Amino acid sequence: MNGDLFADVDRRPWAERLGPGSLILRGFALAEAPVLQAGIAAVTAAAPLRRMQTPGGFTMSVAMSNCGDLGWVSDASGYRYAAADPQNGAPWPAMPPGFHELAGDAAQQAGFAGFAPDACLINRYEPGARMSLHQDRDERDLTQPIVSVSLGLPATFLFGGLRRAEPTQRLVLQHGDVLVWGGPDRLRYHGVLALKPGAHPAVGAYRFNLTFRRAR
Ligand code: MD3
Ligand code: FE
Repeated sequence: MNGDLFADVDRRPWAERLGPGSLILRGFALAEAPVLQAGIAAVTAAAPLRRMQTPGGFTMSVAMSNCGDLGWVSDASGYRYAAADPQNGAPWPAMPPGFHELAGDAAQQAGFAGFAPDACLINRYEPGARMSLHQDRDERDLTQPIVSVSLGLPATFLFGGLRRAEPTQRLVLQHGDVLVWGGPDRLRYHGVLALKPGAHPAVGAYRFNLTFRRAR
């Protein structure tokens, strides 16, 4: 999973490779951002953003919701993917127009043709909200990549190695940036530093992050 697979995108100035299986596509979602924002508004009207409990008994600072066949949930009994919203028992809203296509297009740019996400986690950061260093390993097939889309206020993203103790690099993610993670980078530790207050012209005082996953 290295070398020629990413040779073409490496030449494009707006695409930066972060590791053998990870790529940042700067501004890739800019044109679609209004459509994505409308989709987020529709999903969160039906499945409201909420701060979930960790298995250890803490309340996450990031507010979350989901769309697609499956949604990521956390509570006292652990982390898992579920077909229904535990708050109301209803299926998660379908992915709105544009979501699935954008994720597939981004994955293809990174060399993962045919990515068909069945889950989209919506994260909303308010000032001070953060995500501590973790791995994403609740998905069944870890050969499938994850595609992430950043909207709104900028945030400092941390990406580490395959072990928690390894050093981390920092990367500022802006409105419209898309990240693709797969292959040997799929299990890298990562996190987000506390959001700084601000006002994004289109999104306001928040950062949203969409992560598209193949959960099963
Ligand atoms: C690297 N979200 O929801 S997205 C998460 O900005 C999550 O809200 C962050 O980490 C956010 O789990 C970071 C970028 C990302 C997503 C998944 C990854 C980076 C990743 C999986 C493996 C390695
Ligand atoms: Fe993650």
